[in-house]
Amino acid sequence: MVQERTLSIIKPDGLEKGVIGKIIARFEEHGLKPVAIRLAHLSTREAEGFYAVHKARPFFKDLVTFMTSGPVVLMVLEGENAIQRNRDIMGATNPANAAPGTIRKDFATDVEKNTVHGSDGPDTAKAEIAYFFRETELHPYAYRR
Ligand code: IDP
Ligand code: MG
Repeated sequence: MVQERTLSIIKPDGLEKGVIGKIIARFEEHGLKPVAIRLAHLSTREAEGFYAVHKARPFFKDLVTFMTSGPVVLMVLEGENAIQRNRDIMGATNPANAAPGTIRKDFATDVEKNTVHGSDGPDTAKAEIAYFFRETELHPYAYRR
């Protein structure tokens, strides 16, 4: 049983749609525990740094504008196989291609305003968690249910 941590973000469209609670409930139902949660309104510099890997993509400028358009929820999710599990719960980047029952299928507006971010591998998870959280801000606990 490999316990992992991954970075999850509920994007500005998720807050505007009023689905913070529904999204976190899905993570909990699938055994992904939030061990850190914080609201933030990202600066342009923070969003550009976070998405630096996409700097050369044609959608980069619009993505940064979107991600700074309102507050987001930053979370660290912990659980078995958390990185891939989170990606599965999120669904495909473009909600038109997302499987039924995924967050993006149920809540996303389009390929840009797709409600959630999730780290895509162990290295990015480590780097993305460190981008927003100090180790002392992570608070693991066990389910007893
Ligand atoms: P991911 O979030 O599923 O990992 P990435 O390819 O890493 O997808 O893209 C990062 C984010 O950039 C997406 O979640 C989405 O908000 C935005 N994005 C990706 N592709 C497009 C596109 O073709 N048009 C507009 N925005 C895009
Ligand atoms: Mg990605």
